[in-house]
Amino acid sequence: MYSVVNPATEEVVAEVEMADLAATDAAIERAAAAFPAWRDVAPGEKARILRRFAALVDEHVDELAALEVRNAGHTWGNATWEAGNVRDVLNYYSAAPERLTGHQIPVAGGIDVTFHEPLGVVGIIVPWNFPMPIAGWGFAPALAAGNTVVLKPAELTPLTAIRLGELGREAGLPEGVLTIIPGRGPVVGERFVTHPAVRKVCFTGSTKVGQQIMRGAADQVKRVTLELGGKSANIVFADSDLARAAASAPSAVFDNAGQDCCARSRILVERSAYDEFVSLLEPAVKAVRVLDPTDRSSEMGPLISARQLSTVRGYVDEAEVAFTGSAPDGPGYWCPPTVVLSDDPGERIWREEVFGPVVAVMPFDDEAHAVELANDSDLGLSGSIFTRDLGRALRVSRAVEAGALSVNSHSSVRYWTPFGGFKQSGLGRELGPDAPQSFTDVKNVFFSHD
Ligand code: TXE
Repeated sequence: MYSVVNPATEEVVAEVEMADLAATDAAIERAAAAFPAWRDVAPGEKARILRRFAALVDEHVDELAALEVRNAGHTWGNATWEAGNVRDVLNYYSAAPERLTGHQIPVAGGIDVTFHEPLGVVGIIVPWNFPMPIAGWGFAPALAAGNTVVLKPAELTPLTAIRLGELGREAGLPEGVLTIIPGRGPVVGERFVTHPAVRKVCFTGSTKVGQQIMRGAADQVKRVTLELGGKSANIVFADSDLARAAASAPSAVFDNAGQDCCARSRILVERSAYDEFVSLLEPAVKAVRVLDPTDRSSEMGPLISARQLSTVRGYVDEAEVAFTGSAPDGPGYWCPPTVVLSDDPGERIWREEVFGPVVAVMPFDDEAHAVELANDSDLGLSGSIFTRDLGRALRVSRAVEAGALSVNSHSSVRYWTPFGGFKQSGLGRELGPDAPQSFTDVKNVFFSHD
């Protein structure tokens, strides 16, 4: 049994059984047995089931959000958006079964046709920072493409995934088509990698475990999608609307207490605007309402665990903090929004993903310098560019090595656009129109007419 804790109060909210190897194998084998029948369900019927699933999630948005507020310390606004995102992703991919079309390619002596064949069992390993959306981004397109799914939520945050699995069954997904298996990473997660019936592993989490999974998958040439960390840059040019850039910078990094792979945790500001930007940033940071998220006015909740709090404190203790916002004293794993002014790109706080409400601000001299600093990282997930100069916006957005950029905005994720990282931030893309294809192999068949 695993005690699931509310990170805002440190109270145990549920006890959840962790699957052992035998239970994991049994679930994978049930998913493998369910695959041929699910693959062969008519496209229109698959679509109807996925739409019913979306409708049931919609009916339960408040219940799912309430679970996430208590289990993950998410604010009401975020948790409600997250449940709604699962509904929207299911609706979006419910159209996919009828649209998984191949090509008919001109050849001599017959016809040539391509098919998108589902892979079989897909294993999805979900982290604790966005338990609902990341689950949905995996299972919705995988199921739409005709695969069956085994999904392991993070040990810390299994409650919403378990509920989503129940809603899927209620919607009419046959037994074994979507199985939620709470369990430990090195037990259940690793078994997804080594079990030959699992044909693809989708992993979101730390770079270290992502690397292990990629190595392990090599033995069976197993397909992998990896969505790993980020150290994203928010580049603010002097010609931008500085007030707007400064007002939006806190939420771009402190949302979800900074436990967001897209957090803009490095702010780069053109030197001539640096002092003004910092003076605008300070009141904006101090205004962030850090409260127990059961209070609906809370804008930032706690960190997920005592371990995460101690990791974040380790970074803060070795940096020179310029100013912070506020945070409750405890109980709970609280850390105030924290700003570090830095001029050393070698500092750990500038280079490593902190995954907490900590941001480093650094000046740059010109466009080339901004791009050089932004790209001086092994990671490349997200980022923002603030400027009023269209040419510069185009040049810099093409030059920054990251998978999900936004100009004069901090948005990273829209479910109908592709999402994923450059460099060590990941491999493959989630979401967008092509996600169902990433859960298939292309088969080419030549039919001779002789
Ligand atoms: O991640 P883990 P942790 C980053 C972030 C954070 C750090 C550590 O910087 O501070 O990672 O977090 C499962 N085989 N991100 O330790 O361990 C685990 O059970 C298979 C960024 O919590 O990578 C959980 O379900 N699976 C990130 C999931 O992997 C294994 C989100 C993530 O846990 C496993 C989370 C194994 N050997 C953390 N070991 C993002 N990209 O948003 C663990 N797991």
